[in-house]
Amino acid sequence: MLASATTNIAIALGTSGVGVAIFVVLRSRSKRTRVVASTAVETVVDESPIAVPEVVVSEVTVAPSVREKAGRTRSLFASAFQSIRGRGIDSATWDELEETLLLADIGIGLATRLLDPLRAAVKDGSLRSPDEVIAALRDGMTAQLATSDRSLHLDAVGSPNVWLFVGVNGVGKTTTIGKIAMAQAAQGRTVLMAAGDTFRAAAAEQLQVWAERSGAAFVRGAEGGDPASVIFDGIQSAAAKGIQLVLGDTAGRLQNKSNLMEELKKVRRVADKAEGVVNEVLLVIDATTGQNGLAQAREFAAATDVTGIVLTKLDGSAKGGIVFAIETELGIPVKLVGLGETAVDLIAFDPSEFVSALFE
Ligand SMILES: Nc1nc2c(ncn2[C@@H]2O[C@H](COP(=O)(O)OP(=O)(O)O)[C@@H](O)[C@H]2O)c(=O)[nH]1
Ligand SMILES: [Mg+2]
Repeated sequence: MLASATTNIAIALGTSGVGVAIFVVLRSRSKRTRVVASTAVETVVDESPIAVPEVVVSEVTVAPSVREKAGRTRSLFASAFQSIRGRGIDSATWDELEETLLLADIGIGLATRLLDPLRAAVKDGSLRSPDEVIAALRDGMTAQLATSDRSLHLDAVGSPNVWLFVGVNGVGKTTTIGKIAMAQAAQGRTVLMAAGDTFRAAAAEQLQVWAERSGAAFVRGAEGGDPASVIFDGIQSAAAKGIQLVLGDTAGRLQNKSNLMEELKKVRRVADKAEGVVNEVLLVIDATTGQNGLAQAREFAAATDVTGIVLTKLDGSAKGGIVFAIETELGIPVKLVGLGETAVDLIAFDPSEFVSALFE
C-alpha cells in the first residue's frame, strides 16, 4: 500500500550541555513497523586521504522534508508543468514532458512507457486538459513504485543482524552507516561498526568518529588488511557481546573493478560463515550521478545479493528520477534516501511522499 501512517516524534536530549534533537520517524507498513531515527549531529567529512574528519554537534535541527530537499528535481517538474498548463496540450507537450523525464534521469525506456499511453489517451479524447495529463502521469509514476518491500530487516534473534554497505567511492557509505547507527542507537539498539574499508586508514578513522558519536562498538583492521576478516571479526565480536546490529563498511575502490567485485563476494561469503545473519546488503548510490548510478547498481547487483538501495545526495540532485529507473529496471527497492550531510538527513523512502514532492 502506498498510504502509510507516519508519526513524527521529537525528543530532546542533553549531551554534554549541548542540545541535541532526536527525530524519530515511525512508519507502519502492513505487519511490520519500521523505525528510522536520526540525531542532529553534523559531521564534516574531509575527503582528503590523510585527514580525520571533524564532528560538529549542532544545535537542534529538524529532520528534513523530501519536498524541500529534493528541490532541484522538484523545480524541473514544476517548470515543465507550468508551461504545459499555460499553453494547453499541443505537439510540444510531449517533447517537453519527455525532456523533463530524461533530465530527471528516469531513462528513455520508462519515459516512453509512461508517456505513450497518455498520448494515446489524449488522441482518443479520454484525457483532455493539461491537468488531466499531469494527473495521469503522476498515477503512472506512482504505480511504478507501488509494490516494493522497503523494510530494513532486523529479524535475526539471538545472533547479530548484519547489514553490509557497498558502493563506489564517495557515494556516502560511511556517512550513511553513521546516520543509521545514530538512529538505531536512539531506539535503544546496540550497534557495532566494522571498518571493512581497509583501503586507507582515514576511512576507518572517519567511521570511528561516527562510532564514538553514536556509542557504537567499533572494529577495524590494519590499513591494506583483509576486509572480509574485519567484517568477520566484527560479527564475532558482536555475537560475543550480544550486540544486535553490525554495520559493515566496505571499500569502494581497488586496483580495478573486477578486484572490487571479487573482494565483495568474499566479504559476503566470509560474513555468512560468522555467527550472525546477513539480512541486508545495501547498495549506496549517489543521486547526482543519475544514470551512472544505474550502471553501478547493475554491476554490484551482479556481484552481491543487493537487498536495497540507499540513494544519497538527493538534496543536491535534479536527477531524482533515478529512483524510478532503479526500481523498474533492476527491481531493487530504494529503502533509504540521503538528504544532506548531517545525522538527521537520512529518511525512509516513501514513494507517495516523493511523488507528491515532484507534482505538488
Ligand atoms: N549533500 C549530501 N552529501 C552527502 C550525503 N551523504 C553523504 N554525503 C557526503 O558525501 C561525501 C562522501 O561520503 P562518504 O560517506 O565518505 O562516502 P563513501 O566513500 O561511500 O564512504 C561526504 O562529504 C559526505 O558528507 C547526502 O545525502 N547528501
Ligand atoms: Mg567510506
